[in-house]
Amino acid sequence: MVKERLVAFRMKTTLLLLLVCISVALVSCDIIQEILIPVMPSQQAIAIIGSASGSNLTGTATFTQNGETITLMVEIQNVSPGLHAVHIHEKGDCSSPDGTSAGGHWNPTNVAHGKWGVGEFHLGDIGNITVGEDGTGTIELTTNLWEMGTGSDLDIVGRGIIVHAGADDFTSQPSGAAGARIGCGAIILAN
Ligand SMILES: [Cu+2]
Ligand SMILES: [Zn+2]
Repeated sequence: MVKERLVAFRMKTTLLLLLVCISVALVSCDIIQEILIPVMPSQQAIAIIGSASGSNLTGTATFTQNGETITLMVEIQNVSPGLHAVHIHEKGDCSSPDGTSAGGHWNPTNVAHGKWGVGEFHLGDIGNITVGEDGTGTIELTTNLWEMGTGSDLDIVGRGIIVHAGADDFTSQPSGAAGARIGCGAIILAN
């Protein structure tokens, strides 16, 4: 009797150890994979935002890729206090004084204009920058919906950043009734 119980106990212990070993192996496998998978080289794209429609606006947009995600940071200066819409437009062409050469909102998924992250929205619908009394404002956005330097429809390189005189109401079609284009910059790869 005692021997049988001992054998049963040994079997249970062995089984338990085996399970622990398998778990450890699986976890280590994950860790090893994370280490071995080559880290995507960190890429950057930038846009120098110049004035349009007779404004004094200056600014920069910086896109930084980190693995699957891209973080955008937009900084603008010399703008009237309040809300100013900022979008990615189709073309990195700021040749016309009113910025219309940049085309309409960048919309590769062919959906309605809207608010970022809520229902339907263009991939260029970044949102509104809040500009303070000092005439400066920033907005940041991190997403895995964009690509950088891939040449695909989702590539932000070659598009244009447009800053508007007014706020985006997130509902008016096709572009949020944000008013004149007071800033324009072409998005190019930084390196
Ligand atoms: Cu716009
Ligand atoms: Zn839009």
